[in-house]
Amino acid sequence: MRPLTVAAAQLGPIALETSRSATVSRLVGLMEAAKARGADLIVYPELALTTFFPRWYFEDEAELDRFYEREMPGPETRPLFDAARDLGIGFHLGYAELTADGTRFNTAILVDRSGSIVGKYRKIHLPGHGEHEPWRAFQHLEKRYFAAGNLGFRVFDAFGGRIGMAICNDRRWSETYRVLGLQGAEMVLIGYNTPIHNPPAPEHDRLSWHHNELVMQAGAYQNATFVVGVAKAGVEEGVHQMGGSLIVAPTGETVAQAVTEADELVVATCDLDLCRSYRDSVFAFERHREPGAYALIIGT
Ligand code: ING
Repeated sequence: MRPLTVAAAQLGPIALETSRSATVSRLVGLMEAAKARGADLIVYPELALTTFFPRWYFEDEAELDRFYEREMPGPETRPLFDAARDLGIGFHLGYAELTADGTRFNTAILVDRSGSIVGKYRKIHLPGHGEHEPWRAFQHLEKRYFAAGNLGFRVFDAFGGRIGMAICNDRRWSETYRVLGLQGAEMVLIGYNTPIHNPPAPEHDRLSWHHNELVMQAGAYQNATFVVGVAKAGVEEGVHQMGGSLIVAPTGETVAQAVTEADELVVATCDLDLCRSYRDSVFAFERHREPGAYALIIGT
């Protein structure tokens, strides 16, 4: 048994005008509640420090800068790291990163119980569009506001296991899980901000929850790993974003799931050794995969 008690910390809306420090206090409150429920690790969503700003077109790039972190931790996020260290709990945090050379990434970090950053990921699959498209009820300008991640999909030794990270749209691509699975991932952490309405394909809207669960259940089962998906949910600045935060086992079964679209902790104790039941049989990659037949997947 290698139990890891994880808390998926689903967030309700974050308003445009909410201060960083107010949001950090909200996150610290959830961290204290997660600790009280025995969690070793709390997982916050994608872009958990601000409203989901890619829903707007900003003419003036300078207006964008307010949403990005230049340092992590910085003065306003330091209280989260201090709380983690004081409580002895690790965390995953999604945020908008502005690097010293001026590059913008949609980023997530993994922080251990001592408050040290032990892993970092920058979102690779950027959905949406790059130019202002006024026909849309709301924009989805991630291709404009972020560069594609340059760190690859990586797995980190932490919390007694192999922990991988991905962000939002990444969860819809089977390659994401396989690249992490080939590195022995035992738990994949994925924050998301998912509008229920997808302007280019409104006929998909009714299937938002089905697709959300489908992709993470498939990714977990096919790669013998736990998957933790965590939403920023609710009607945020007029856009309805789905909840459905969940913890999926390597069996492909949903262990626990959110039932609101507000701040909600979804907690489960995951035995990381359960991965072996699949990794040593049906998904013993070294015995059963046929990479010689997969060349098309690598194709550009
Ligand atoms: N959001 C969405 C996601 O992949 C999206 C984009 C919405 C894709 C609806 C398909 C349908 O969940 C982010 N932030 O990637």
